[in-house]
Amino acid sequence: MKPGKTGLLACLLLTSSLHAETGAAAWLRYAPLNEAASRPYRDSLPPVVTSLGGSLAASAQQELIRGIRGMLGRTERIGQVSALLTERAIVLGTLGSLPPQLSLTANLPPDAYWLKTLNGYTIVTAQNDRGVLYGVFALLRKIALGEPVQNLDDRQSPRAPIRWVNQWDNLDGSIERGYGGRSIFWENRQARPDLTRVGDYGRLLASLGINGCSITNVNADPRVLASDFIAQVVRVAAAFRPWGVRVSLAVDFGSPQTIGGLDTFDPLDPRVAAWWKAKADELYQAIPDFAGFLLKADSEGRVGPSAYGRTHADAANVVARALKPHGGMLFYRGFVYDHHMDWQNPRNDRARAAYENFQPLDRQFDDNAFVQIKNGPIDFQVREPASPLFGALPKTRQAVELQITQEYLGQARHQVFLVPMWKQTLDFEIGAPVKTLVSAFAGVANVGLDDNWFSNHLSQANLYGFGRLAWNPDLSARRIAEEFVGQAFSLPARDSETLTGMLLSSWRTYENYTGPLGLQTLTDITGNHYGVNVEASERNGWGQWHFADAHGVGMDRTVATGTGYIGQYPPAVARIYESLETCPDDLLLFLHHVPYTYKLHSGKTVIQSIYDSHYEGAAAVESYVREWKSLEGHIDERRYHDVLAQLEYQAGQAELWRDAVDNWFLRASGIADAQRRVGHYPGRFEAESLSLEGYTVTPVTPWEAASGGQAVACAAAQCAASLRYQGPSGWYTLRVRYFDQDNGISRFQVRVANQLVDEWAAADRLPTSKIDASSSARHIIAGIALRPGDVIRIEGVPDGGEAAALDYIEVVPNGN
Ligand code: GCW
Repeated sequence: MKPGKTGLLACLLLTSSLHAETGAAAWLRYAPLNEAASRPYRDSLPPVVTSLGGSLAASAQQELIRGIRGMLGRTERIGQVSALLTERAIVLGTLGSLPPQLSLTANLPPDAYWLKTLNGYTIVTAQNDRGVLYGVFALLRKIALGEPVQNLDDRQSPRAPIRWVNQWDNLDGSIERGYGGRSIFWENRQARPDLTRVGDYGRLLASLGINGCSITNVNADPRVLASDFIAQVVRVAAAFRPWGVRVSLAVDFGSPQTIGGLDTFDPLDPRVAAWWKAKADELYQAIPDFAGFLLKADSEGRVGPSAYGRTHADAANVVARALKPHGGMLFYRGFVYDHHMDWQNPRNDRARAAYENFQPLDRQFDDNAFVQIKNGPIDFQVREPASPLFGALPKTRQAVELQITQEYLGQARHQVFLVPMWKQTLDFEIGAPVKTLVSAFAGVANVGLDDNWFSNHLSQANLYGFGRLAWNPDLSARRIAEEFVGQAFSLPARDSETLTGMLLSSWRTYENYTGPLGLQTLTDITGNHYGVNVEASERNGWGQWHFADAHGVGMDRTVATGTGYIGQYPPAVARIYESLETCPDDLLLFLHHVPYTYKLHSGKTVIQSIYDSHYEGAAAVESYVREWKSLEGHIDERRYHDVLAQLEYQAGQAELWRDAVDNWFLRASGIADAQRRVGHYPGRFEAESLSLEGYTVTPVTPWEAASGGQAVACAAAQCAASLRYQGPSGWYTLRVRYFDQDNGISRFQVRVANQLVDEWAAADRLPTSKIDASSSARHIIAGIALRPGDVIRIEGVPDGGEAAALDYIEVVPNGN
């Protein structure tokens, strides 16, 4: 190619990247710095990069060149070690490989790095190759964030030696609780032919210091250990290896029987031990840097040691001992509970299960067996206290399990930044802060093939935040949010602050419009875990009860009168939780049952606080939409519009949650909202009260998922619902609430006085085929002039199983 052409191409690439970013680069965009910002780096960074070798040297060197090229617009020359004496350089290498004139000594743990300026050289060094790679990413991060690099002397060590992500990927390519598309690893029960995205993922992980990934679902397919499957794992491991990410497999405890052909999987049977050992040997033969196994046993229908009356320690150790000679680790999930619990027995409590199952086994686990504990005692709810198990295993190695994928937190359709929530657990004092008690961090990430990994650009902040906390749990949520925003977007300072603020308040916001005061998420517990369904958690064996009735709400977990759960905490914590005087409002209903009229520390009654927080939460999401709009022009168009659409949708869902939960509690308690909002919706016209052509009224389950408990659905080829407007003339906004099921693409048209004013298709990918809260959606038509007597007519054309169903239309004056 002629030089002229190359220049043109580069120029085109640059302009087009301003207009459309897919989000694939996440926080590794290396966006160009402006002239003033880049000058200090140009002056201080040597023009040459010299690598002293090592297994990850190619990745480290290429990344450095790529990052500097992107941000500073210049290409570092690759230098020779022999020229080091005469040329200033950025030197990449382990402490042991540094030449005498640049020799540095330090006692660094594995994976730590040291960035050091010495005699005009910029040295990126570490104890091991991974540390050098992490040092390169750290150096680039400093540049991206505008931090000085001229007189470097920065040593950073990871708090925990094991920092890994778990993927719940099935071999058929689906991902359990994954919202970002299909598996980057598997399709048709094989590794995908093209594993490019695995390498890209490895790079993202390495940039955060994440050094391992479990690549199969914990609801494990026995096939992952079949001998003729190992070649598939080998390929994935190879794709990750250049980034220092080791793979592990989530395995089925019944494997010695199901694929080993034994007549038992009893952990104390020597044949079973021999089988695990042979299997580990076979895997390590093929993958010498294999990380180990993850095991979910005796939980949610998985087989486990209970089949033979053995303990979790017996189960963990038989597998751990097979891995031990190879340096492998076993992660045994503490998520063990009975999901057929009798809800009528007030002493039963799922929250107690992890502690009861594992606390008595402290000391019995081998040193390469970790108990992997979810942050809270239930299951990744919007707010839970820290699991008491963290304080109860002083002689056992512990991993904390955090959920990056937003299973109960809006499933990547809601913007919820989870770092503030995680920090509550990590900082929680349970004898000592939880973050000091764990030696491994596991994050359930579940990225998929979608361009931006999660299908929501802002959800990337959670993977970023997990990685940063796993490295340094002392970082503040604000610092992490600022780092993410600073790298993933290139915004003027004021706009960065706007976006940072949105992230930081989003967990509280989500909690406010879903389940505040420790109610938990109030979602469809037995179904998709997405839309609102207040009673789904009650009266079944899953044990996520909140016991709301006509008189009060909350689960009594006290020692005095309740399930005794609070007694699992050390006395200093238990005292605070046990007493209503000291129990924090945020956890009140998780720990106590109180009447609706009970006064919180905030001074409000429980019921009024439920009402108010839902209005606050919904209003906050509306403000996110406005705030995001204020960033227009500073964000590439694609990501700008993607996030705007996501936030507008979220605002509609938040409003639905607000009305559903508030109405449910109004009906249950019989206590009116002091502000008269709940149950009063000026300008709202229920679809079932409109004049209907073809549409038939249908009850909605649960009733709170639709305004008035009913919707209208169309079983004909086309239906219509009309309203004769009787209010004053003026400008209005119409808000149509309809149902977007996943089994068809209905079309809607809205006519005002016979004039078509808008049309749309119900084509979103929402997780339900039913007319319920998960499919409820909102379409807004602003700027409509209405005169008294105008007919507003909504026409729906159903498609497939989708019924073009409508809930209501709101006529809101002045475009409010
Ligand atoms: O929260 C539940 C999820 C299951 C998951 C389980 C677990 C992989 O709903 O989908 O199974 O937790 O963590 O094992």
